[in-house]
Amino acid sequence: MPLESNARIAKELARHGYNAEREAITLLASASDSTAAVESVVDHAPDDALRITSDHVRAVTNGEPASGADPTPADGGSADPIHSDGDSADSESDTTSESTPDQTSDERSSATSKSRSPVETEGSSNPDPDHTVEHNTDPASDPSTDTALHHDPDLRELEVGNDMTGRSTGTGEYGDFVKTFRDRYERLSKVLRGRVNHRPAEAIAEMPGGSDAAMIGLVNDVRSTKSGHWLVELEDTTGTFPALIMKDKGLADLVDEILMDECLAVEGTLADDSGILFADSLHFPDVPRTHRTGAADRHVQAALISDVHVGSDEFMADAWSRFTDWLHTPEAEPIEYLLLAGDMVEGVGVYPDQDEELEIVDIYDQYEAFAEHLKEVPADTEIVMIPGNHDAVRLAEPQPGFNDEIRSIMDVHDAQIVSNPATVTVEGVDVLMYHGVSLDEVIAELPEEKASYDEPHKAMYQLLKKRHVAPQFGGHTRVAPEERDYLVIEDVPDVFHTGHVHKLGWGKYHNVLAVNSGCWQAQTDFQKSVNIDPDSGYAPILDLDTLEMTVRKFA
Ligand code: D5M
Ligand code: FE
Ligand code: ZN
Repeated sequence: MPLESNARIAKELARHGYNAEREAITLLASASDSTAAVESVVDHAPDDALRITSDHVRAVTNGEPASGADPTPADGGSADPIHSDGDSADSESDTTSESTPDQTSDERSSATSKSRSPVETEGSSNPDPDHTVEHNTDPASDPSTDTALHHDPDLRELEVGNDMTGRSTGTGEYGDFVKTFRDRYERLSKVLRGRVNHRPAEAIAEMPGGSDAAMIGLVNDVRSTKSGHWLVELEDTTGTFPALIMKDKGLADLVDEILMDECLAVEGTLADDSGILFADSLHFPDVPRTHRTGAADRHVQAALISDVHVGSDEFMADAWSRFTDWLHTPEAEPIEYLLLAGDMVEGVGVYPDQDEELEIVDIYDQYEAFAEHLKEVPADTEIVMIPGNHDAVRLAEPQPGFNDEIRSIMDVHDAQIVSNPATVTVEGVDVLMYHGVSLDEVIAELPEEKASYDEPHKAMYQLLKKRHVAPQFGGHTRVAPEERDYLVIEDVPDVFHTGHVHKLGWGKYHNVLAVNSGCWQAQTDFQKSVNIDPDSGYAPILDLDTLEMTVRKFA
């Protein structure tokens, strides 16, 4: 069997129980007969070796030079990076952002970038290949990768917070929902309390007519009146109270963004009979504009991907292999982390007629196949995975990080498997990982310019603004009753990583980088029927030291 790729070499070595330095793999790939070289290195490796090093390879290849080799994917152009900086939206009205992107990682590492993509300066994140920055993909000619870096596991820091796996308390009783919403109210009202001088619903009803008053509550109802105003009913732990938002108050834009069940503050003046509050202002919990992000103190990167969908006829195995191949090249050496935001497999019975497009019909076989594909990733990569709606866990969120059986199948390269959502802190950078089912909801509910499939990061901004990954209850998104509302975004993350909508898009909202990572599945029949054009085969790469993004295309 010819060893056609770096990933295959890594897999072959893993089969013999060895991890390998990336440089060792590159050297093996460049040997004139790499199959023989692999066999030889396996035969000659010292008995106590756990990891094949470049020295082991040189010992068996007699120092055969690697310089003639091109360890890039076969089609040569597939690892082109495209535009790298987000749209740096500084406010909710960011549609005309004219930010000047900072220096990108391309600029730092390559003198061969011919032009800046117009997309970069517009701040959009449309992965149109026309906007691909030309880039020399031969890592051998890139001065910054001349000397392969060697990973030092001691430099790594990866901590998972907010993992609810094994901590589900829900019994499915109505009372549990009351607890979930109470917890949501308590934690989000805290965020709003400093901004308004609020009173409980019960107390507001007792205040004299004409008083100034403010209330914080969960949205119980929102509707427009015949005369074009809006009536919003808020609920807190003492009761409900209505607020009338007059159309001439300049609040229409904010009213557009209101979702059911989210936490909101309304400030205004009570009617003469104290029966309704005439609103002057509305406040979402939001992310402070002053949010200061963490950063790694060395140059190290994370690949943020999702929606692999192994088991689907449309799973793009070739693109995936090109990606994992590339991960073994010196150019990808700084990528020490892989964060996977759900939908590892296609699953079974997720959507009607899905079985007609299944390549693997058994769910366990799908995870076995996924595990094989994951083995192609360099063995020393730190991997974190959360489930999505196609995975074999309960659909209601938060989703625990799989049962023991599936976990053992996916136990590849010591991957950490945690709940959806979960926060991982990677060398000082807090990354909130969430699969993204609520994005469908946000996109359906809000006007096009605020949230759309073409700009999924803007829908993510709304979730940041609401400080909740799935504010609206009872629609697309199923919420599990738990004593704690794990879906509240209590601590502001530095990076928000989602998938699910199969569209690539990223940008900054109040300093928080929102990234929706595309997918590894070509268009399905359903997607064709509703005109969803997925962004397949892209790998967004995040610099953990600068929070800049580079996107690589493998399809
Ligand atoms: O869904 C990927 C995207 O496509 C997400 O936006 C939902 C939408 N989608 C895909 N298939 C369906 C069906 N059958 N009904 C409704 N919406 C669908 P994912 O769940 O990640 O495959
Ligand atoms: Fe998906
Ligand atoms: Zn999904």
